[in-house]
Amino acid sequence: MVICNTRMKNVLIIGSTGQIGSELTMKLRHLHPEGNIVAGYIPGFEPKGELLESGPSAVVNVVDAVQIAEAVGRYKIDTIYNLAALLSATAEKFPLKAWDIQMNGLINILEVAREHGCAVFTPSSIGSFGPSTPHKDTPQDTIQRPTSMYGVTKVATELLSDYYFHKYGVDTRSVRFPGLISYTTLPGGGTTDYAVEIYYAAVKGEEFVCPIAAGTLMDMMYMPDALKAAVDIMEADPSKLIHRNSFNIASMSFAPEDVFAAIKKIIPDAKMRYEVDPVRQAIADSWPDNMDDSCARAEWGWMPHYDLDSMSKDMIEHLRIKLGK
Ligand code: AKB
Repeated sequence: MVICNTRMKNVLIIGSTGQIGSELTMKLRHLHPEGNIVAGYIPGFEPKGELLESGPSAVVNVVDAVQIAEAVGRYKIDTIYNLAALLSATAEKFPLKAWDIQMNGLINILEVAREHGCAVFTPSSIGSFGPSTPHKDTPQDTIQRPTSMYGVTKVATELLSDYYFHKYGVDTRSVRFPGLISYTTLPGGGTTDYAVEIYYAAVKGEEFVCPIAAGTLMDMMYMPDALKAAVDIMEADPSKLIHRNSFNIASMSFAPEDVFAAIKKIIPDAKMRYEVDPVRQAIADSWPDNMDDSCARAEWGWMPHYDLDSMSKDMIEHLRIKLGK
């Protein structure tokens, strides 16, 4: 079995203009100025500004295996970040499309990776857990019986990625992302999106209408920590990895009233009311309150930097600049 070199140099980011991709592409370009860090996108979601100008880009639709293979061959890609996905709430509206992107897309990537010797990162999520999972300190290895289409595809992603590692030696690795909070690119169609939108509303001076009920705990993470995880897992010493697909990673767990209270420390007249969305609430109720990430800490040194207060301070500072407030 050949395990390819995990030192990244030439990287293809599929979904480079999305919430994670737009920042991860720039981070990798700063870390590897000598390499080809290729921003893969689909028509309608073209890279713009610095993302377009700072490196190569290519049309790569995850459901088109030929496009993936062409970009991998042309840029001598050694690592693929597969960030194309429909998030949880959107996947409930379009389950077949979610299956197509998440599963047919993944197998296209894994086949190209097998032929070209690439390492592959495909994120999993807190969405890979379900109602029968222990919700407190959710262990690394536990029951995964999700009830959303998003969750079904995330569990299948973990299994298929491990299968390609064990059967073909494809160097697949991944983390289970919590809800991600960032000020650069908005998420879309996720259950945890409220935790980004609440900051935008507070900085704009608007009342926030929260779609998630008070008391609903979910794991969340600030984007700089998430990007660090995505890079560090791919650069980790493979001999230390007992797990691969996929590692629990955690930094903070909060309910809507907790993030609102953290924002109010900085913007005292911030306003919020609840108008619960039953689809998002059912998904949120099925997810962990908080994950145990001790395996990630032990196997590759995972260590988050931000907590709720330090994230809130940084988010609000950056959003004030971005929104001119
Ligand atoms: C979602 O809410 O769907 C995502 C996730 C937690 O995977 N942000």
